Amino acid sequence: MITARSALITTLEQTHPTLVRLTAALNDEALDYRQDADEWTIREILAHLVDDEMFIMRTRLERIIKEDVPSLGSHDEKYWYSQRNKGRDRVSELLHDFAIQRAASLNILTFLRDSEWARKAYHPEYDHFTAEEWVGHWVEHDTVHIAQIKRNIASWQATLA
Ligand code: NI
Repeated sequence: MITARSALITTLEQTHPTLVRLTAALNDEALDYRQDADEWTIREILAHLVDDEMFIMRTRLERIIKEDVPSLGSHDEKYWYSQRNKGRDRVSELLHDFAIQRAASLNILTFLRDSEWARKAYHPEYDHFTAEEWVGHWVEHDTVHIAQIKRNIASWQATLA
């Protein structure tokens, strides 16, 4: 496996431990703190990461690997969020679920062959892209949401000062 690909996988491996570390000292008030009306709370971000891993990130990867240039559909993230099952929203459950889902994704990623990394898909918003580009997007998505959690924590802490 070339270095860039292993670096992508390594980054995806680090997300769960990072989420555990960032949320370890947070109480429910911090987890449900909302900076602005249109911003997500940390609990909502964790739930979004679980949902995305199950229904978007890995699902699309699986289609890219097994179908010939699949045409991937758009999804309305906010609508999905409003419809989701909130029955497993304790932070321990969200982190546990994320760990399982991410492990399943990594399991697939670690045995992809070169020809599979180069497979393509089509999406109306992104046009054509390869499995490798999709994993790049996946890493970027993790990075964006980890930064968002850090901003939430800083903002929450500022309210206590
Ligand atoms: Ni997102």
